[in-house]
Amino acid sequence: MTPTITAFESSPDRGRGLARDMRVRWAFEEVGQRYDVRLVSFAQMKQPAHLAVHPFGQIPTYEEGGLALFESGAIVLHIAERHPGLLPEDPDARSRAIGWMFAAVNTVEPPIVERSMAGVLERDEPWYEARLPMLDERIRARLGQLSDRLGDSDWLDGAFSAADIMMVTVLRRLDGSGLLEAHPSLPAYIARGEARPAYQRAFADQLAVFARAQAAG
Ligand code: GTB
Repeated sequence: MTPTITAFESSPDRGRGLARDMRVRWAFEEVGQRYDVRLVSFAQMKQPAHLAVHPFGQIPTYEEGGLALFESGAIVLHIAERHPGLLPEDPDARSRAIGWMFAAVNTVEPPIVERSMAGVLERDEPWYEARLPMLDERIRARLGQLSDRLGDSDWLDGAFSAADIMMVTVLRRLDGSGLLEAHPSLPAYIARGEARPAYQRAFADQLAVFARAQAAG
């Protein structure tokens, strides 16, 4: 059965591949699994039919037969566990890769999301200018630690894995912030991910959704 995921009908990122369906699309492309996409509006995400699958009324979701999943990390892990190629065979290496997936969403992503949400919701607030340097500093600390660990390696832990899908898509949200450039290994790491044919197919597919939405007005 072909899995179906949900994605924004019209993504606020204007096709830059920053919404979290991008990591799921990329994982599917890496393992060669076809998938369908159901596009949802913000209003539809808050309706009972969508809330039955995603209790928080968000995208992405994953449905296949009787299985319904939410949380992009859980969905990528599910794909990686059911197809070869995205997790090491060696049990210890596999556990480390899963650990990196958690690190991406639990340790690196939160301050990045907080900064980006502050930019949207607090930009006109009197405290914004004072808060931004503090948010930037928290991100800089994480990027420094990540860059130290990555060193000269191509990927987080040995061969490319689902952990790199998660980490690259988390870091991409900093594009244009000026924060990545202090650690040249990180833009290079992102570029390696973006150069993968599977990434490019996933990116083109989500961009096509945005282009169609624009054309439809
Ligand atoms: N922890 C969940 C996961 O990893 O799946 C978070 C899911 C989530 O935040 N989904 C967002 C959503 O559905 C879309 S991706 N938001 C609608 C809502 O909450 O009502 C987040 C996102 C949105 C927009 C941009 N952008 O414009 O750049 C980037 C990322």
